[in-house]
Amino acid sequence: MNAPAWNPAIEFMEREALERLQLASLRKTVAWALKTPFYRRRLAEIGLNRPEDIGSLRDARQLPYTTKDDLRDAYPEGLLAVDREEVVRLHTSSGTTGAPTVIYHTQHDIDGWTELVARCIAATGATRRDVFQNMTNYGLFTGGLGLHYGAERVGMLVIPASSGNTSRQIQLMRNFRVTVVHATPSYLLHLQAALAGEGVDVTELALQKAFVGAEPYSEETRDKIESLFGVKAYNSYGLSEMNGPGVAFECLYQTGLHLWEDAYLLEILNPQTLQPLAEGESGEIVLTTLQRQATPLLRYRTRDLSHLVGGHCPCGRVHRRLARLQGRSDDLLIINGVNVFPSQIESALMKISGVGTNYLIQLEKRGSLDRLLVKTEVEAVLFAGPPHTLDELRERISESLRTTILVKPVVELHPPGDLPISEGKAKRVLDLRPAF
Ligand code: DLL
Repeated sequence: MNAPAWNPAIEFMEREALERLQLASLRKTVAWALKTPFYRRRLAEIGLNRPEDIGSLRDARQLPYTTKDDLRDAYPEGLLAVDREEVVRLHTSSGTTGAPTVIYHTQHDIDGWTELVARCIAATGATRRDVFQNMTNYGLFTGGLGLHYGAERVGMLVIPASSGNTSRQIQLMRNFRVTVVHATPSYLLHLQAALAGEGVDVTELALQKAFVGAEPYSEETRDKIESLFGVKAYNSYGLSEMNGPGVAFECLYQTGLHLWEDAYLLEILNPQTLQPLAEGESGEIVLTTLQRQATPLLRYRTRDLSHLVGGHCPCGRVHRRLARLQGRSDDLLIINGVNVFPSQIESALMKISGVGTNYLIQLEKRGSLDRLLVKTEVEAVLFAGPPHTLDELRERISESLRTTILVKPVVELHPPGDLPISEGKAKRVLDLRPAF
């Protein structure tokens, strides 16, 4: 077993031992949960008031679910399981509706989260010899501090660049011979365009790895990041409710995202029937925290869609792998009755040569019908050529999307840098259809 690892005893633990550990941790988690008014009520409803009553991991299926709305309703202290003096940090998130949620951490929680992120980093082969530039926002967003603490634990030289200010990012990368960066996929693509704009040849940089996550992206976009920067790009999945980054990460072999099962109990459920799904079947990720004291969460419905990857990873880890996320159940677009995930559009677009790195999906109502407008940046040289080149490309994109998503879009081509960019998570869909 030669794969790099931070905590081999846990990462390569036998499955049986891992499940014993999960059961013990689940009981502790229920004990912590019982300290909150919210779960005392929920657990009383199913007659569970003693953690010892949980006899096996299967019993977890009887536990109540927790949703984002529950977190909003419990705001600010309804889910706090420890004394206020024990809390050393909180992160809030506002989400799209603006109603806030909060996750509290004790020092034990921060240490646990840091260990999980350190494992993720080490699994990619990064070490204390690396120079790490963290290009995600520092603050209430968990990508900044989460990766920062993990990278320091590994012993990397950490540059807390935070997001934005692209020319300073480039300067830092060059001056300090940065070898590893962390950013959202959309920001990395923007950064690449800026590098090209400033005439920087990526081979002059020392970059080797990119940690990429916090928003959905396709395998084709990963390929693009890898080839444009000449790096390996490792997918990183997490959500504020489960600390933030450090929930699941790709190892050196990039065969799917290993989810740290000593810290999270994983279920993949059919989002309609809530029945468990088999390996390879796509459904909603439902997670229970197993180590968190201040805000334990039971069966949190993430709304994220993925499936379990079968077989064994060559790295030898027992922690199961999630496939690249397909999107969120609430992302699903219904266009004239056809179900389309934005990720399908991205994946088809990024396969077409000449297509650039930024795009926008716009939905409008025309009479009684939906109209799908796909705005995409294309390579600058195409605008310098004869107009029929652009017409042909427009038609090629439209046809290729029609065959993959079964909806023929109107395609609008833009020169590089024309479409809006965001420093954090990209906003890819603009749905202008009236809500009924
Ligand atoms: O985005 C935590 C994070 C920070 C993850 C840095 C990775 C890197 P939230 O802002 O709460 O937390 O957003 C969580 O983002 O439920 C997914 O829908 C989406 N998401 C996160 N990572 C990925 C990924 C952070 N690798 C929400 N692929 C999650 C697809 C992702 N979607």
